[in-house]
Amino acid sequence: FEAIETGTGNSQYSGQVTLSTTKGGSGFELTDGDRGGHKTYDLGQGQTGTGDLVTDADDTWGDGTGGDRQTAAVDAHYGAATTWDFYKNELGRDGIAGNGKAAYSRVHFGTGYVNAFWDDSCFCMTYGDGADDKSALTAIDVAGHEMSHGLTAATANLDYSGESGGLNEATSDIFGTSVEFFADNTTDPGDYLIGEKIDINGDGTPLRYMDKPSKDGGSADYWDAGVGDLDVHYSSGVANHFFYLLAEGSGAKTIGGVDYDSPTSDGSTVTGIGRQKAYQIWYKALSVYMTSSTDYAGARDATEKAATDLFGADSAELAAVGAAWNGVNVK
Ligand code: ASN
Ligand code: ZN
Ligand code: CA
Repeated sequence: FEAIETGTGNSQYSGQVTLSTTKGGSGFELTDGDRGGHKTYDLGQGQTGTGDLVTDADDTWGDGTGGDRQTAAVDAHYGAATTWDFYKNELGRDGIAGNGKAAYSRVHFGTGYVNAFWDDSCFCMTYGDGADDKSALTAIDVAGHEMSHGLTAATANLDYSGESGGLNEATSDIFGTSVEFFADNTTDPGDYLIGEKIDINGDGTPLRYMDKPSKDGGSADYWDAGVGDLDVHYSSGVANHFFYLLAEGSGAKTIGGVDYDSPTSDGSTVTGIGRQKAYQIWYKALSVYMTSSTDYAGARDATEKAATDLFGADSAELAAVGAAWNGVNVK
């Protein structure tokens, strides 16, 4: 006998959260029966296989600290569930591959491992514990980012190099951020910063900034002919900046207590259309019009087609897409 249960998780980055769990013969396990049966495993610092399915006697999980083994699993399980719900409710998509199939998550990968990654061959998500083994890479924007590499693989399948690689990375930042806003969590409210919770730089600064990507010291704010030569985590800046401009507009703005100031390449003013329309345009472009070799010019074309489909050829939304690409020098 197995039943879907509602557990309580004390996460490291998102406060107390509700978890969908399963009751088996001898207790509870992190199997999400509401979302295809997504399971969360503890690799026990190993790097292969699945390790052990995370289980608990009383369905209350973690203590909210990085020193506790269950806590990373709480954040991972919550991140997977929230990403699933974002895809379903906001994109009309049934799971990462669109077919209802669950992925699975693995936490406690290796020792001092400062990364997280999606692997399409296992259709699974993996998280390291961070430099001190206490700052797991399990914050919700990171979880949404990594799982969205699976979404990209199942749709446009953008090549992970050159300009298409930047678009691949940006797609993960766009949806990772969108998942964070969708979660509407008071402990980790939505923002246009990537990785602000995991202290990956050791000084409290985020990994990336969408309003002005060059604030990270390496990302491109605007397209130029050399942008495809950058690492994909830097060439992504152009599309992250496009998305910010499309959603929020240019100039200075405070959102959820965070100050942003987004410039355009030519001093033009962009008026935002809101996040929801922006990610719906990006998703339609990704899933219908982009291909593995789409470059920045092709992304402009794909998003303009998507905006035309969704909002019409005379729409303010289509005009805003053009204005936002102009603002990042994709003309
Ligand atoms: N966290 C990295 C990323 O999503 C992992 C990698 O380099 N593939 O891009
Ligand atoms: Zn990535
Ligand atoms: Ca964030």
